[in-house]
Amino acid sequence: MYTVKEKVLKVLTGAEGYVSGQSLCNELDVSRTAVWKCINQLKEEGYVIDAVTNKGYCLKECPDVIDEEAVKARLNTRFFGKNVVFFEETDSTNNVIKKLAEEGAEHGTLAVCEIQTAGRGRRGRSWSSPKGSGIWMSFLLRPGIEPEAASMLTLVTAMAACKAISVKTDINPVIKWPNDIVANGKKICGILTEMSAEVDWIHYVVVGIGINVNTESFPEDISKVASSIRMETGKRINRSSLIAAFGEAFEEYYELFLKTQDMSLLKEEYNSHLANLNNKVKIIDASGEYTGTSQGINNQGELLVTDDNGILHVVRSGEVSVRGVYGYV
Ligand code: BTX
Repeated sequence: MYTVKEKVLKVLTGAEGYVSGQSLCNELDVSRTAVWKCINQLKEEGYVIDAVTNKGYCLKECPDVIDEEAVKARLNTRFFGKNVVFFEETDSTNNVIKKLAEEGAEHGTLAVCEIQTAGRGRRGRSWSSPKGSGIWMSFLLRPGIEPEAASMLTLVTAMAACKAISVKTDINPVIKWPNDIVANGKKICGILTEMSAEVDWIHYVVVGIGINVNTESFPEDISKVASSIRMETGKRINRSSLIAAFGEAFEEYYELFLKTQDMSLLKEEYNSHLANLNNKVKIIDASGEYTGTSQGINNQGELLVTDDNGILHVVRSGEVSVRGVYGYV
């Protein structure tokens, strides 16, 4: 459910120019005084709203906030973010969504925060999530798919993150299989997909995404591999509009994924964004390492690599690391 203030913000955000006070009253079925109060509250929160007699209101500038109201005002989705929970600070948004999932939260529920005190990467690694600079968010899926297909949701998410970043910024990022989004050889976004399941039944999936948006510098231990949209473009961007662009792209790809429960309808586009396609890569797995040529993903989202002896390997995401032969990407 939207409050009147959220509805006012949503109309102003979606409008091309000025919106008259009367049309806001009619559309939202509230009094002029109610609209005026909401406009004043929004101004106090940092929104710059131009008010002109006989023309109405025009949203000129939005503060870079990612609370429930700001995110909902921009979302144009069917299930992603229909419920949004926002925290100034939490340990990990994946933990928040897990808890909500256990309590019966709906498919698409989204948790967003300003700072994570224990942001997690895969396999116990940590994810740096400083205040105010990034998008640290997780959402809940209750997909009617086989548990073996769930790992492909990471690839679907990577495609959506890649698309949202290329739509909202001047960057054309690439995907480092399976789950890193990379710009100029550095990681700007990571994805952590977790699942609660029985052998043949998924209870729920939590998809966590970290995007370095307005970050200006990184701790020394990750500065060689990490970058941000700001550092790559010199521009600050509004985080809630990037969240909305992600949600819209995700729904589009997710629908195609569900049709076949594999990557067959998405493979071509995924491969078109893949780092190192047709180039040399080094595969490091439990039994050692080898080099070969990356052939892109198959319908199951596995990476196909022809080694230097011409033997085709099907690389599953498990305990495998893929590197370009010259470094991290
Ligand atoms: P990953 O295991 O692929 O990457 C973790 C590694 O990436 C770290 O070991 C470090 O080298 C590097 N790293 C740490 N922080 C950053 C950063 N901010 N930018 C770039 N590189 C970094 C990737 O795991 C999965 C990340 C998911 C993060 C989201 S945030 C919302 C949700 N909540 C949560 O706890 N995790 C997810």
